[in-house]
Amino acid sequence: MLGELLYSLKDYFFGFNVFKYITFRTALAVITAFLITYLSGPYIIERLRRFSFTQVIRDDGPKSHLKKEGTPTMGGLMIIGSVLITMLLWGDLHNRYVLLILLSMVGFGLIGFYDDYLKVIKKNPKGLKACKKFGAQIGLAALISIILYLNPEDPYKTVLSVPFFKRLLIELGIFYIPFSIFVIVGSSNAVNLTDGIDGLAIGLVAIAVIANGVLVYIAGHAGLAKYLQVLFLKGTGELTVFCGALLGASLGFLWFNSYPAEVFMGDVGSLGLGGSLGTLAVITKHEIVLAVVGGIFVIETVSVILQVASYKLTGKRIFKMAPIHHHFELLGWQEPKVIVRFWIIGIMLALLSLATLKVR
Ligand code: 57M
Repeated sequence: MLGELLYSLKDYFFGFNVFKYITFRTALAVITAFLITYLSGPYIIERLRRFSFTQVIRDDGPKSHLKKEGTPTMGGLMIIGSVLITMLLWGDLHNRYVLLILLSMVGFGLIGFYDDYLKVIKKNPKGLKACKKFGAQIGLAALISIILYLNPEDPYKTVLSVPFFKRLLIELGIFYIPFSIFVIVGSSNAVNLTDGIDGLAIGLVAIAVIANGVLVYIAGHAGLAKYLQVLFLKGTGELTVFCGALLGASLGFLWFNSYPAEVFMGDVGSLGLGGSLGTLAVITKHEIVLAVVGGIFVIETVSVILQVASYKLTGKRIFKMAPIHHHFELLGWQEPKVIVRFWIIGIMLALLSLATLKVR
């Protein structure tokens, strides 16, 4: 909005011409979202603590977590609020993809908020029943997937692109709807599971949106898409500004969520951010690349699936505790060591995903 207003004044101030450039508004979005989150953080954290929006620590987890009792949670409200304000300033709210990604972030965030509300405010440790939570996620993902499926402007709307193979496009037809539901809901829950030690999830989200930002800028740029032979998806370039806003907000939140955390993001944050990443991947046709970029999220989820399956089938655990970040904690790694090493792997996977652009 502000970007549009300033651009409309370009005839009076030539310099305002820059507001039409996605790259310029993305840089502004990173800085704006970071400052909003960083500057509002102390006040919001103090308010979360005052209204007892604080974490109850389960006693069946690593003993090192017990000292975290009472840490303010639902800090995801800072992230989502900061992204929304930033997108109001520098985003193109006439762009259907921008509206869809904001619907996803806020919609999944609201599901997480209600879960947090039951657990934190109503002191109901179970929170939202799993079937209700899952049902709401599938419903929202279905709405998003059907909107994308009915998009008349996207010639590739039911096509699955495969990294490293230029021309391999798999036509899924109507099955693209359940596939994209799986990607969006899976991504939302993967970030949720990963958010179990200080800064791990938000750091990986920041890494993922950097890689996704590069991919989405190229996908929305006709010349670059042609040169790198990736699908050109008209209008998706504006999502780069969203990636910038989410990067800035993530870094601002990480300022407070880094070890030892002063605040947790809560399900409002983990589900909202995970849903956004999944929706981003579906819109930009980078579902498989997302699985590489978000490799740690995938590994964390698979570790839980393997652990539960092994215990149910054999009565034995594969890991000391799942998700796998707890396994390394119980091996004796200090929490910061686990976090930074997982970030390092996340960065390597993000670089690998960007390599798919050239190796085709
Ligand atoms: C989401 N939530 C954290 C915080 C955060 C099926 C099973 C794998 C489910 C899983 C589970 O309950 N997942 C829920 C993970 C929780 O964090 C809160 O939740 C929000 C994210 N949704 O924002 O508000 C705890 O994580 C720690 N934490 C930090 N720093 C952070 O920045 O230290 C979170 C953020 C917080 C805090 O302690 O309380 C969580 O772990 O619950 N269950 C588990 O992950 C449990 N694993 C488990 O039971 N494994 C079993 C089976 C089921 C696979 C096994 O291995 O045999 C572990 N988590 C807990 N206790 N809390 C271990 C036991």
